[in-house]
Amino acid sequence: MNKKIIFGSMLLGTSVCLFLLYLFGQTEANGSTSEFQEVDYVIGVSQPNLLEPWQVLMNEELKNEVAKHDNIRVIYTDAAQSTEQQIRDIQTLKDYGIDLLIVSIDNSSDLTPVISEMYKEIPVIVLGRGVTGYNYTLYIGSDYYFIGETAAKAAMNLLGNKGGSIVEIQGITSALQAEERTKGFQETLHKNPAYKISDVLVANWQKDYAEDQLKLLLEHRENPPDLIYAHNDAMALGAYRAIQSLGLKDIIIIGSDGVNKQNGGLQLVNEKKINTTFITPTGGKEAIQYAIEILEEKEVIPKKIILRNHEINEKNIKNYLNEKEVAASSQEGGDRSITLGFAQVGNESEFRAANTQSIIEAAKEADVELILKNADNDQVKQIEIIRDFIKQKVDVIAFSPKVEHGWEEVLREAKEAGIPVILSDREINVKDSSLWTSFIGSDFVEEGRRAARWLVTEEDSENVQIIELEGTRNSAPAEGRKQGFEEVLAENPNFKILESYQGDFTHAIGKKMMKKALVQYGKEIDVVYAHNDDMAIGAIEAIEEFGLQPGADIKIISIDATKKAFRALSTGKLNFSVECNPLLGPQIMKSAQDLVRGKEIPMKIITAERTFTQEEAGKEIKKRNY
Ligand code: GYE
Repeated sequence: MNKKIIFGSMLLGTSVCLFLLYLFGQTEANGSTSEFQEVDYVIGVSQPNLLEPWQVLMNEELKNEVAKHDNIRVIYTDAAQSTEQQIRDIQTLKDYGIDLLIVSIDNSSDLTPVISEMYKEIPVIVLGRGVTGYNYTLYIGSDYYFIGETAAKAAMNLLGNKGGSIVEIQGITSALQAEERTKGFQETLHKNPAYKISDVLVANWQKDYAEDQLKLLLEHRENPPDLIYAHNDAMALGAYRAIQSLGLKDIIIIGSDGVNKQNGGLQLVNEKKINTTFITPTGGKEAIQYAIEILEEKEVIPKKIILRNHEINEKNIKNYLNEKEVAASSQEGGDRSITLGFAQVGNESEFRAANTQSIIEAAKEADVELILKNADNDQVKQIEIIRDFIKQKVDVIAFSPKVEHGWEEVLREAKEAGIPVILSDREINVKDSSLWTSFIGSDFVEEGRRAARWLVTEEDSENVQIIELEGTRNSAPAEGRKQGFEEVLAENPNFKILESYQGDFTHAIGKKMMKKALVQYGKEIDVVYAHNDDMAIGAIEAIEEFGLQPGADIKIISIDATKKAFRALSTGKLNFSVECNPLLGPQIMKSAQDLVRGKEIPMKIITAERTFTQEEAGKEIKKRNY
């Protein structure tokens, strides 16, 4: 890696800044003013604006972390809420020769294509505010649908069963996070007609704008609303001021962001100006830490880091106001060896064998005492294993949930025992998300989309008939892969799923079901979409025994992309495979150790994954070790 000479001298520094000022709307760079400074990397940070307290906090957290690394130089730009300026900023940062871009955006539809272009040339971290699609190196931020959903639940709690009328104050509508918050909020509320959203205002994240708009609305309304939901605390404060100025009383206000500063959400809750807010970590610190890992080409870089939000209200505000004491007191774990109880789901597939091996090896590597038990694909047995871990008082429990439902009771017991729970490779569906601490695994819906996107570009005939071999019923991967696949097919009506069969992720049942499909549909079948490699390999054998040619007479798509799939791809019997990474051991051990050290870990760590055609598999097969 070439050292970069960055001229730090005041004079030179200043002229560079001037030059940068000329190039970018507003800019600054870190770094000492000593003569010549060698740095390993130059990172560009493009901010949509520094008007909002949350964006300002993000910049501060970035700078605090940068200050710990003297081998990097960071150039910050601020587009002052102008999309055109931000597009120019990004372009000029690139021309300036940065090694990596960190970007937070307001306008996802205009910025997504710009970021996709950048990603073709340098690593890109999307921070705090998302883009559509997956054309970036890493996304670090919150799940904004989840925030909207949790805000709706808080609103229903605060209003009670009698319900009430609600005014929603949105941020910038072109911003994905405003869109997702609204979706989470409205979809959750609409389940119960007692809660009515009477008006939706747009105030661009701005306090004054929210105040003026709400005042205007309420001045002409006979009955004031019962509750205001503002997408950030600045607008929630604006709502509070509007209500004050109109002499109105008893209107509940929910904000979001939970910044611990004057007029930040924590203070507003503490001063009873608003009722609830949600701490939304900016991810600034993590962004710099991961930027360095990416530039140093560390092997395992996730695709998404979803940070956990914490609901703040009058009941728990005191805990968060003196968070420093809280953090200090929870640092009791230190570096002692830890015991991890892992309840593995079964031995159903190549993926599973590689996953179990990765966990065993990583535990040895990390000096974690691992108690690994196998539930043989039986949920009752898996619950018993978890209960046993609770009795043994392990430090952390991790498990790969066979199915999405039925975990509340045992997880509540783990929570009461103070044992954090990590979900490995499969998610669950529980009302109370505090019953689990972190999910490490894949985006199954996106895997399903990738399988279908290949098919609709590959096949152009009038009427394409598909047999689907589904994984374990009600399991997160089967549900997600079906949903993602059907989502893309819905836009391509010439593709039809003839029938879906339950293959339970195993070779044997996959083969048996394919035989059944061949008897029923024979040569009508054009494509087989198998939720994992093992079922696909079973289908290939059934098709050959039926006298047809897999990969030619019938196209076959699978998910996992294990070595077995690579062999089938390189022999032309399988056409396309979507990767699902089983090597989750190292991340599970790191998360377990961080937890015992009292460190907050991300709510979700989504693995980065690829897809493979027959050609690509041919090149990669030697490197595949599972
Ligand atoms: O795709 C399949 C295994 O949970 C993601 O389970 C995992 C899936 C994987 O049986 O092969």
